[in-house]
Amino acid sequence: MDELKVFTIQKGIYEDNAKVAEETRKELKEKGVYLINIMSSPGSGKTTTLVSTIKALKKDVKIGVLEADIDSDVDARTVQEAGAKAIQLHTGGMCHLDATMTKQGIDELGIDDLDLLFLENIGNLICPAGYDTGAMKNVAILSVPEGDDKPLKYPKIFGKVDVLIVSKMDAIEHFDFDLDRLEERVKKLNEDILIFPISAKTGEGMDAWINWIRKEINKEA
Ligand SMILES: Nc1nc2c(ncn2[C@@H]2O[C@H](COP(=O)(O)OP(=O)(O)O)[C@@H](O)[C@H]2O)c(=O)[nH]1
Ligand SMILES: [Mg+2]
Repeated sequence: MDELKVFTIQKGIYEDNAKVAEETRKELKEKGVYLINIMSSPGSGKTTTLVSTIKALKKDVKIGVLEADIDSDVDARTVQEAGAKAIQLHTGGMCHLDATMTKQGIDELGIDDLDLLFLENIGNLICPAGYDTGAMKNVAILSVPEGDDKPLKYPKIFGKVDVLIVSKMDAIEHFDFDLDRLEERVKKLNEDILIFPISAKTGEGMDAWINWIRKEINKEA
């Protein structure tokens, strides 16, 4: 297996996050790389969804992943084995990535050969919601076992993202989770949001998510 790169990022000393984020988006556009920032609680299925996504797209899309974690390199190894160019970013305890930290990851990974880049942000629904990373699109994942009341408790993230993936749909019969009630709560915060109910386990709903990514990449190309 290829060697895995692990990089400890530094806290941004540059204060103007919005400016760095815009510069990053410009650089990515010039290089033809589409960056998607994925945010969720720990264990909701970010890495598993990425693995299914990489497998579905890797034949004709060159994919990179910035894996952000407080410690360990397990997720970066997993997505690398699935076929992505990956780097593990350690944040030294910080619970989100801002634009400067994301830029460090981009520079360390090297993106000239990529079409699509994912950032798996640190697992929580609070800190990542406050920072523009330079991504073209922001995606949140909510898994069925977490409950359909999460938009009520964490309105900032559900109000901000472009896409909501509802993961672990294969488990819905075991939980008191109402997809219509969830959609109603989310749309009250964010009427333009796209919602993709999926199961990375059974493949249910994956086509709609994959087609959305393809359309987004083609728009930029
Ligand atoms: N049943 C089921 N389990 C899933 C699904 N997606 C992820 N999981 C499981 O949920 C756990 C956490 O997933 P992971 O991708 O590591 O979550 P992350 O912490 O958000 O990256 C793992 O045991 C996965 O196998 C799914 O669609 N259905
Ligand atoms: Mg993960």
